[in-house]
Amino acid sequence: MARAFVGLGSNLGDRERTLERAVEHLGELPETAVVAVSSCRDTAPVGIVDQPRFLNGAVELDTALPPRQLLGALLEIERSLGRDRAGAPPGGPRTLDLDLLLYGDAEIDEPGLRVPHPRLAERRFVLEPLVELDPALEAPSQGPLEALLAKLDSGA
Ligand code: PH2
Ligand code: MG
Ligand code: MG
Repeated sequence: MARAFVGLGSNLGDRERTLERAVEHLGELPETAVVAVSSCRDTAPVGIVDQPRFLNGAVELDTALPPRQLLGALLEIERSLGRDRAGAPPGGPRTLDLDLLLYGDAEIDEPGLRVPHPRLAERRFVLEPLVELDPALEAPSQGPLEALLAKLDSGA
């Protein structure tokens, strides 16, 4: 079993309900248990700033699904909850975004699958819920997430 962390994001439709349903779907995946769910926070859009505010959180999973299979399952849950990838620009509005943030201490750099998530260290809306779930959590090759968060706070 691996300990994996998935980022939750939504900025279209009933954001709260969509994230709740996403967590339900995660708990129904084969060989996978939801260990903990962070609180959700209302955040200003990063990147494309001219879009609705996001609701963001994170989920801790215990899973025997290999990373590629877990990623496929996340994309399928996104689709089932109304994500339309063809109809919106990358980084644009979405009913649901499920990002594989961490998968144990795995470091993966393959087409379509990069773990840890490549923008983890620069995104407060990702780091805060992860630190909430586990203040001692570390990203392989990047160290404690709490330190990455402190670095953002200091503006360094
Ligand atoms: N996701 C993005 C781009 N910008 N901004 C916030 N606040 N939250 C997100 O989840 C988010 C974003 C692309 O995945
Ligand atoms: Mg994302
Ligand atoms: Mg995504």
